Amino acid sequence: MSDSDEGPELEARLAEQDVFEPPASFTDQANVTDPAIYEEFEENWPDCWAAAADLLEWEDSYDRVLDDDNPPFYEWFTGGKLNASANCIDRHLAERGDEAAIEWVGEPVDEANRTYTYEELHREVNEAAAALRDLGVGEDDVVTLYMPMIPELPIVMLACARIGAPHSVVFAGFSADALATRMNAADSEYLVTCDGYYRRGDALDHLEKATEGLDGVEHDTETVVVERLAANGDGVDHDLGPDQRTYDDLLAGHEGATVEPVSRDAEDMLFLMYTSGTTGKPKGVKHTTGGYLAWASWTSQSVLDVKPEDTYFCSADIGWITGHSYIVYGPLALGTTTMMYEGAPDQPDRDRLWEIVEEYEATQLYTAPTAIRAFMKWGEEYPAEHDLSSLRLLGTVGEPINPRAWKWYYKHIGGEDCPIVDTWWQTETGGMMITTLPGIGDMKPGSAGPPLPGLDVRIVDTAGEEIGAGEAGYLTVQKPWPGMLRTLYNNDERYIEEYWAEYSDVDSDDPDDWVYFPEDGAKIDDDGYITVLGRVDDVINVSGHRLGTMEIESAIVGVEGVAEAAVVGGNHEIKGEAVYAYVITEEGYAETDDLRQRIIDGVNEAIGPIAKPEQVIFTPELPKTRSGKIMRRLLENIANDEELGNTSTLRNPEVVEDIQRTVQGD
Ligand code: 6R9
Repeated sequence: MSDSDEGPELEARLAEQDVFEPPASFTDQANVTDPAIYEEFEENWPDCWAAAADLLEWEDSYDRVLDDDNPPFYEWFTGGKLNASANCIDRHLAERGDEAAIEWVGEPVDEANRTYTYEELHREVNEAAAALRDLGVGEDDVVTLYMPMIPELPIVMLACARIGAPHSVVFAGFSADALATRMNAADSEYLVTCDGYYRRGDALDHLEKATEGLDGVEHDTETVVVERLAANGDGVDHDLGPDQRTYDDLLAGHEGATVEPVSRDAEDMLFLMYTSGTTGKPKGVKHTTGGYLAWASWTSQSVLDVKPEDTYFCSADIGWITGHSYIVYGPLALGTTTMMYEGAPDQPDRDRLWEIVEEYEATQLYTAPTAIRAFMKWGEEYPAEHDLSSLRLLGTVGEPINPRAWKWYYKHIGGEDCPIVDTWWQTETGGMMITTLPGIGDMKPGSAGPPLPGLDVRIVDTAGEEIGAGEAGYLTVQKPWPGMLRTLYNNDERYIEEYWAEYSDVDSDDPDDWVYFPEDGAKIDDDGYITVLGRVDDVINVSGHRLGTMEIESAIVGVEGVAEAAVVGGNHEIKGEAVYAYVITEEGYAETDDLRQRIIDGVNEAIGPIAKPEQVIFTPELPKTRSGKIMRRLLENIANDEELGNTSTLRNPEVVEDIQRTVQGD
């Protein structure tokens, strides 16, 4: 990666860099305060990770912290036995049974807020676990959950964990096709979904989408439907088939049932999560019971500073990894109160989040740069109307944050009194990897910070050689960590290919020869702070959501009238990146607004609204190298209105200017 590859936005990000010390009011009470932790963990690796395992309750303690006999198929805490739902619920009952486990804030339209104490959560999860078991769900059966931010989502996740059935949550905004692909890939015979939900005041039919998805599932399935709308008298019409029943019917007869938590091996799968990759097929990331839960708990405690008496608020959706690790598993394992918000941040007004923070006296807020940029655009008067003094710490995740947004967040939300943790991590890492420890490290807006203690992160060049401060290179993780994915579901080969092959000696069984490559570019400074530059593969990041360009392209070429398509990410003020689609029409099809709309609809249908192109640009040709590869870099330059990179290796250089004129004329 050369400097000329970076956009002006990044340069601005680096140039503006300042240093902020963590506020004394915070450091005085932080969970982690001793800077010696970095050295201690390094010297003590891998045994240092007993610190994470010690946060959990084990039925049988483990024999080995790390088993690295067969890299990259690492195992953590082997021989240990535990249950995730018992760790997230049962062990808190004695001391915190009456305290809130989940504060659910429903869409404002029906003001349906609900509080679940640990006792109540215990009851709900047990009943659901008993009912699922009666339905036939056995240990290791994958249960697919396709639900928005309603309490039944974490309840059913924990019920699955209780009976040892891995869950696979599909984001509710994903399409019917996306649901079918994931259910087929996981061979999942159980689906828990809902009739519909509210979005910006409107009742949306979700079951129609779920049913359409089921049509594409290759095997028989049992379906359970939570009646989010019907319970409010807002039901959408639905006739349930013979293999379908409502959640209430499923639970009937299980009132007060209890289910002994199934004893799981540390390495047993806790869940699967599908995420976008370079090829069109989503990757089924496998996470385990011991290592993942330890990682989610340890990072929640050290980085988010979670304490049992907190009211911790993460505004992500549970359908993404952030919600799994930092709404459900991490916070509940620590016995705190975790919040769930169903609605949109501007409903009924643009101060909705601040109203919630004030009302619930939230102590942490963990959100995404895209949200912060939107708040910034709406104006500081919205947070100013509310008392946000309960907040102690702020966090961001999902994409790089520009210093201007960072400073706005620091000042207008944190009142210059809360540290900000800018946390770099991925679905595959299970939890946070690069961030400051809020009670210790100085903060540099735009830079995530140093790797967490015990992690060996290095920036390397294409040959895998470590490079010096200030130069752009590739992010790598050179030693395993407990929260890491164990494989891609049923596809060990692809696991190696996607994450290890680039910088490892794949024939070696020496763990030192294995290097994890997250496919992000990065820079490191003299203090060891890492600035993440973004993906270096064909993945774009729209509002913190990972989308594969290939997936979007294959949806577009599926539209009648389209011959070829290339999708790139262009800069976007709020979303970070937006989808730009360059499209060549088929003979006999005109470049019309109607076709443009059909393309947008096609993407919506195949993937979901988040993947909809911001712009569809018709072009007679795509810029290609002599070997026939599309030069995406140039298409990105055009989308970003940047100077074009080198065009001399193109087979058809003239086409670039034509496209540029079309875009500028738009
Ligand atoms: C948790 C999550 C992972 C990709 C990752 C990177 C980007 C996430 C970031 C960040 C810069 C941060 N990313 N956090 N980039 N700074 N603090 O987002 O998981 O959906 O799998 O996305 O997101 O590019 O590789 P996931």
